[in-house]
Amino acid sequence: MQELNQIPGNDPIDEVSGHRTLGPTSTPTHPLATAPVGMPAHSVDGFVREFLHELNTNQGVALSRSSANDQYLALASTVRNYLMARWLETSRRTREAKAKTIGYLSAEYLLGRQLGNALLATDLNEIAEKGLALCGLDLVTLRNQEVEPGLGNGGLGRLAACFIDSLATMDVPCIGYGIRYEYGIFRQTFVDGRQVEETDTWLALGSPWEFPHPEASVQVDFGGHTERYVDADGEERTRWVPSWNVLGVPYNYMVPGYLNGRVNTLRLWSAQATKAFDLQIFNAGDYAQAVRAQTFAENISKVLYPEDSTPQGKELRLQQQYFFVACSLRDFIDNELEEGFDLHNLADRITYQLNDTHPVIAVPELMRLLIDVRGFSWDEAWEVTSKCFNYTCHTLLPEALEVWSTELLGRLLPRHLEIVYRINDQFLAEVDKTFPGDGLRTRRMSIISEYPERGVRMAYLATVAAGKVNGVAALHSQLLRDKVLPDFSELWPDKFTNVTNGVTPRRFVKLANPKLSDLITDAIGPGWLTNLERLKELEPYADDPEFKASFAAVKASNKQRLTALLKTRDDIDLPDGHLLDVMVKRLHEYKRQSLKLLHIVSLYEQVLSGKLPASALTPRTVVFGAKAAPGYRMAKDTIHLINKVAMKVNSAPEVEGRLKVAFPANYNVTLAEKLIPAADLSEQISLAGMEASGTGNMKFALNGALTIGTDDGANVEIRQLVGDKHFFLFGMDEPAVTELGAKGYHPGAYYESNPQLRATLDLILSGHFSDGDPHAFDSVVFNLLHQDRFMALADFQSYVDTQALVEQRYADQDAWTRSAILNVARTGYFSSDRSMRDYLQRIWHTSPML
Ligand code: 26W
Repeated sequence: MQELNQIPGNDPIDEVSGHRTLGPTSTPTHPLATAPVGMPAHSVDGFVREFLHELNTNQGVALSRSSANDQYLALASTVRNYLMARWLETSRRTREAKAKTIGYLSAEYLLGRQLGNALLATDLNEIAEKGLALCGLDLVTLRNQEVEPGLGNGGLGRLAACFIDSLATMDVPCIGYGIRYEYGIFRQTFVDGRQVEETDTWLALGSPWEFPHPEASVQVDFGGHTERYVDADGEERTRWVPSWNVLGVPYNYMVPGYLNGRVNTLRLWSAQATKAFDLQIFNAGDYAQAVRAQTFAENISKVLYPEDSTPQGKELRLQQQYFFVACSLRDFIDNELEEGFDLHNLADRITYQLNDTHPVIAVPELMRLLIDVRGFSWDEAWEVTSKCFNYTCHTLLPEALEVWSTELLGRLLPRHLEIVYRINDQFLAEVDKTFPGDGLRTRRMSIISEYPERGVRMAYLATVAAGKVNGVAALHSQLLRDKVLPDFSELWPDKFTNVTNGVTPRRFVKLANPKLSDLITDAIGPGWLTNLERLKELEPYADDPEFKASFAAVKASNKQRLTALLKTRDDIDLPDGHLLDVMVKRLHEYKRQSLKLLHIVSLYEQVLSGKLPASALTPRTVVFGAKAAPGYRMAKDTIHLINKVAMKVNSAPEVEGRLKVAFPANYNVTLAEKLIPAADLSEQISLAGMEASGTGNMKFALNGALTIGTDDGANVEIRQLVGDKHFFLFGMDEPAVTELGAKGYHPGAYYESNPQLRATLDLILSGHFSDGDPHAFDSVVFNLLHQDRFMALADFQSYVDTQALVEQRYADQDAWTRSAILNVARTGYFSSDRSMRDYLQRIWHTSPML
């Protein structure tokens, strides 16, 4: 075999790695420096040369001495090099065209692994596989080396990742702005069935996907006070005199479009202490104290807050929000616009999308930049600002809506608080003009709340400033108008719109489910991956016996793949031939994992007590995946209960071979990509009116799972599209929930009147799952019985009845497969490409560059 340890006379690639995309561009001194360097050769040989070059020069090792991590890093750099020229070209083309850019402002991006996606976007998968094989290496093994960047909690962060993928694929200029958390979402382990959090050290072995640009750092100020002064023109102005500052260092990530040559940028900011801290050290005499101050500054981007939906109102969180937003606004103005650009026209060049309220402090920040730094009048600044922002709301839970106390805001960002007060004054004057003398209304709509303490309602501020406000599914947008912001939708009916969420089919169909993808391509030809509505062409195949057999074989093979993974990853044995029933999402009461649990315990109890022969159960494995916010007691207790039930059920001879519960720890994007394609049944069982949209629901349907779900979020639209016959609807709808809430929900009545529900809860209360301790799960059970805001017991009977229908349908495998195929064929609508088209047309008013 050829000696491949050393590179045979490689071409230098310094042009590429030395190129800076940020900071003031110096005049090129070499004719070639204006044009991006070419791509490495698209051949197995070229790939191997590049790979070995990276291994030798970047990792500094010979192939024979390299570790798996070396090999992974070299492979990643190799693939990256193929994208480099396109990245530079994209940036050049966008500037030259002076095209309008989408500035996606999001505190979270749940990206998932990068390598597979980069190989897909460059069409290098096969070449890489062959080239690595020549080196005696296995692509899959190397892909598995990658630690996913878990820079998000759940749906909101994953949605951001899908959206930037779609924009790149649709050739739309977009910069994603966010935070480079040193520690992402915690790694979950179980100890005695209880969740234990470990830090996520995703950067420990190096991240080959990021490009730091310390030379383009931005200073961000905090604290201090404001002063008035009169400027040279005799105008009264305000000056912010901050008391401390940090540096934001940008890290660029490639966001490659699918086979289209576009590579957009995700720019994540990392906090670093400024020189001021060094000076402090020098002057203070107390070296240790001064170094501590440095750590304080760098804390800002240290860790992702693991709370999903309950804001803690923590100072550090507000620091994070202002930090990344201040960096991002400055970055675009200073580095992306040409010198001398008239900021009165800023809205022609950027439209900022506020991903929930987390980045809303950008509104007063832009006002401050325009007024205090650029000398705009208030009205001029507002004219620009109110054209630059749009706001997406991702929740309906009142406790998820952020309110920052004016005490904290005034201490951290005194100038911004002044600006918010003035925005509010002007806004309330407008309200008063439209509804004269309606003081109650004015108070209701005020951006400033007075109870329980004086605070800034960020959702109101966002709504006042935004051109458009949208919810994330039809039902959610309706409820947003009617229940969360009714006064605002009355004042500005045209401001409100809906954009139903979507998911990227590149990651969640093609990468996650290659076998299904091949089957689809065999049937309808290529092209569907960027035009997902074309899945409709699969409909006739739902009655084609040969196709059905192949489809079922793909599902079976995906189950085998999952079985192998769970065995090595978690030492979990998945039995063969079971209905695979999957509930994966964050653990939250409103999502009602406890309802799924009651169903399991109910089946188990019926067999145990002899009410049902085990043979009557459809063999079923229920898989849970869920992280609980570390401070969320009820969620953590629910995880404990699920694990305890799993231990008992899985070792009970009575249900052996019939019922199994699996709860692999640390559910993340990587696991989702294996779990979802294997699932038969998708659990989407939130209390109606609570789940804004859901996006997991879409991923399951697109991969041929049938949904059991309530009339909530995007379930509503999924059911409309796939048809009632192919969707298992249960439970109260939103009006019924509201009515029951008004009447008074009394869970005890369900317990009293429903013998099976009673037997189920009693079994838990007996200590059966807790080694005889009857009180181990009091918190969960008493909550269900006494104060459950999410009415699990009210939907129990409907849920178990509908599960019985699931079993009936599953018994007819042919009918099941037909429904599964129709789910795939009819859910092309849920591509995030379609969501992006909706945003482009109705919110951003711009179009792709091509
Ligand atoms: C700590 C404060 C906080 C508040 C809200 C953190 C995170 C949030 C997010 C809005 C929660 C979230 O991820 N919402 C989910 O957004 C998805 C994308 O739109 C929807 O599909 C989910 O239904 C919604 O729960």
